[in-house]
Amino acid sequence: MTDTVVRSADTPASLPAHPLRAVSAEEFLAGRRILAEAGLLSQQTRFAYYGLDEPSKDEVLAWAAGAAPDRALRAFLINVLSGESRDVVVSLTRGQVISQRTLDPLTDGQVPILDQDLELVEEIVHADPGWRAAMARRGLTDVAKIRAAPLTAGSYGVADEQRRRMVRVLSFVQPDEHDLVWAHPVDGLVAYVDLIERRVFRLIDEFDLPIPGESGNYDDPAVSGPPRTTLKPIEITQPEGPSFVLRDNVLEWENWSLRIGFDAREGLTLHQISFDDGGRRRPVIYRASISEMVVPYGDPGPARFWQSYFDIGEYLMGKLANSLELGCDCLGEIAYLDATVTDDQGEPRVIRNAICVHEEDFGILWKHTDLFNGSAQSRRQRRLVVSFFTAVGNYDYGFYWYFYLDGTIECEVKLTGILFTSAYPGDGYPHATEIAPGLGAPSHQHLFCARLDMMVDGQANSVDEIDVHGLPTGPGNPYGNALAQRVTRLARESEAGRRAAPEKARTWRVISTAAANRLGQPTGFTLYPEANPTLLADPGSPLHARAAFATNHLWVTRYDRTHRHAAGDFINQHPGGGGIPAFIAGDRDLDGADIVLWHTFGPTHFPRPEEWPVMPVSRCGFTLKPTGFFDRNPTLDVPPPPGEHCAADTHSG
Ligand SMILES: [Cu+2]
Repeated sequence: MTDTVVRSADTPASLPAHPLRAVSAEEFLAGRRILAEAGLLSQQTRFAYYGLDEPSKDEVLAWAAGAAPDRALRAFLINVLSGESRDVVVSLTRGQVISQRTLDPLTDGQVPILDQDLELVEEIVHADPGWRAAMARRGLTDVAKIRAAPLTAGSYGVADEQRRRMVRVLSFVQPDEHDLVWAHPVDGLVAYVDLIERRVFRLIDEFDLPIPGESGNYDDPAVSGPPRTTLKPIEITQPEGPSFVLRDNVLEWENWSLRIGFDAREGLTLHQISFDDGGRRRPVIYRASISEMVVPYGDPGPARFWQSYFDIGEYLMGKLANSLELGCDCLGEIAYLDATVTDDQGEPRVIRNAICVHEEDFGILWKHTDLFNGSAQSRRQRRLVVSFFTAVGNYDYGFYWYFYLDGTIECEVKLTGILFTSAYPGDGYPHATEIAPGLGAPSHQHLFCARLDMMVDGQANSVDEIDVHGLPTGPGNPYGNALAQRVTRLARESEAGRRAAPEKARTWRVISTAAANRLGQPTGFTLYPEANPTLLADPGSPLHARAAFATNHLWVTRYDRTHRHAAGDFINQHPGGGGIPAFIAGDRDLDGADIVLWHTFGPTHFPRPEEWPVMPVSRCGFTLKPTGFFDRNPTLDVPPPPGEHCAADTHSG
């Protein structure tokens, strides 16, 4: 087993630079030069993805002993004239390409959507005579006022689609440049666009519904009404500054330590999360991220049966991250980190203030007024927040990781932005909600998959499923009040595809098979899931095969450096079977192993009128709580809030 020491920011200067440090602009450019010298870049080459090719866990852990793994970048390259796509790894250390593979569209699907595709599809549909004629029949003759959304196509086994790099295009009317286009969907008409041939190769023109006319432009006082004047200021101040230290992307706060990373695809990544327990640096999670998500829509009509977007693997939500603004997006004492991603040309682009770090008061931590000894004590909870926000088309997602004083870790996703809209077909339509006159919002799911590469007190971990139950009246339980837990070890990958069971308060506990607390119990962290539906699409549906990760709340796999994305490395137009089904095909043993949890969560969303024209934040997520990780409540040393009135000391008088 590898040594599990995790170093703090004050690393001795003798160590090489950390292998998980953010990729710099210079490094992206150096990788680009090596690719060019290897003849892999032409005028027609675009970078669909470009980021750090993370070394293996063992290599990263060996860094603390002075070893420096190869520094490598991975690029998905596409020739936009021929469509030929490559998955290439380039070593900056060695100055050479170390692997490359040409994708087979039939089995690999396509590389992600490019920045240029948005502009391109609008030009293509605007120029298409069939599409123009279909718009003219709907009374829309000024195509300059029609916006086109490039929507990932999925994979439906249609021969004419399988080798094409394509998107499906739905359109919206924008009467003036400030108007909110989502208020005016042109329904029943879909252009299937070949991005390589740069043409509409099929037009689906199935029905014609009136284009909803009411403005949804919430920037317009005529829509929003005059601003209210009743809200008094709330100010958050920390006169002595925040309690965390952020140095070279390593964040330290109240015993917690973690490294912050950022990837063009996954967005925020957290590394080497550990807890300092009386001077002992104890690892908890080696790497945490949201590895994939899918938003499957539930309207079976011809114009939108295919709507299901993998916002991470198809659109790369990391590179769509927002620059956050102090006082607007974040209140108080904020530390920001910039993120460096690249554009279609592989040129570095800095997203200023992409990651927000701050500390929050979070109400009561613990409190007791004792009946017998008169002690009345209160302590305030705090949490450290690491977050970013991204806008993927109509939706906006905020990803928040919380670290609490008591050892709890929480992940919360905030969903906001604009509902995807349709023309509402009429009373009682079961697959959409009428949210404004004639305007529909199809029902859908948001299914996120967190990848939690666990390391509870080291790499020897096991996972138990824990259910609670009541016992029937009988011997040993004469009055029928007995409660107990049922603990089942998830011993193999084939047994570890699990669903939440709220009626059993089901949780999953990752325990160390090497470390124990003072009571002799294995040290552990327990995953508390929400219990929303998993993927509702039919088990025989094409989507089911592509979004297999979303068919259970939990999967457990044995660590493998190449298993990074829950739906596979390539999901755009992928026929299915990638990711989790491939990872567990070997049915590896999990007991006492180096394991990764894959946790699917998120809402099934039947929209409400109150979510139009812009959606108040809806939340989902999960919690990890230390369970026997500490010997007792680890927050007894948290002092009472300043001021004598907060702690009634009963022992002095
Ligand atoms: Cu939704």
